[in-house]
Amino acid sequence: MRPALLICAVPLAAAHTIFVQLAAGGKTYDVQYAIRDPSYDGPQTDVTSNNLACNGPPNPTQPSAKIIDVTAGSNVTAIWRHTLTSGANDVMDAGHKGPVMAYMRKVTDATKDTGVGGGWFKIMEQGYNSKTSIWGTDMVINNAGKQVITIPDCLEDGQYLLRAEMIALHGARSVNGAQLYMECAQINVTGGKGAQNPATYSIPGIYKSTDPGLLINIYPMKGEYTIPGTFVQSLQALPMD
Ligand SMILES: *[C@@H]1O[C@H](CO)[C@@H](O)[C@H](O)[C@H]1NC(C)=O
Ligand SMILES: *[C@@H]1O[C@H](CO)[C@@H](O)[C@H](O)[C@H]1NC(C)=O
Ligand SMILES: [Cu+2]
Repeated sequence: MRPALLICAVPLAAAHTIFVQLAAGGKTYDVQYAIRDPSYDGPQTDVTSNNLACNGPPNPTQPSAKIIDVTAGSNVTAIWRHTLTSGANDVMDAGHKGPVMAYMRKVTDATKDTGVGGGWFKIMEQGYNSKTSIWGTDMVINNAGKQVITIPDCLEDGQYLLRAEMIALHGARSVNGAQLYMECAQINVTGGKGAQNPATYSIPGIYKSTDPGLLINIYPMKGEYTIPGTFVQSLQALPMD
């Protein structure tokens, strides 16, 4: 009998992650403030599910009546933790490797909008650096769970959902094996130049289960990695390195 092997395997599978709080305008808001956080940290794995937009069953999410003011052109920080009560040294199991992204969607009422459907555009992505073998998720873990996101300065003012996402690829060699983690923050953008109307995409819809960035064996990782989801280049990525 060697039960130790089984016991060792459990923490890796269970050590998921949640976008628990947002920092903006020099202020770090409380955990769950203006974010539809789930009480359970599990992933979404069906990229056709409506729950891919702002999370949801089997992870029960709680609505928030709050909205955070954000200045267009400023940096905000999505802060990731293993659970709602974890500290900065417990972001996600380091075996969870994959891309980190952020999307926005203009909405009429950020506290009520489900996020399901069109209108989404990607504003930040960090995939895999084949020279250093460092993934976007490694950078967030090594940065105390902080994902820095530049809110484009060229947006229209108004309410938006800000959807931060991390994808773990350790099980992605089979279809629907990738683990997608996402939450939506409710923000109110001011000071925008309003010049850009970026091309937008639907969530669900922007990913396919067979995308090369979602159906992939990363052990070993060979060559370059293709981040899933179209990126609107004109809005400027924020390279974390
Ligand atoms: C946003 O963060 C990046 C990198 O952390 C930095 O280079 C940039 O100057 C910041 N932008 C603002 C407006 O603070
Ligand atoms: C968004 O910000 C504008 C400008 O400060 C303000 O007039 C408006 O009431 C805010 N909306 C929400 C929902 O907070
Ligand atoms: Cu996990």
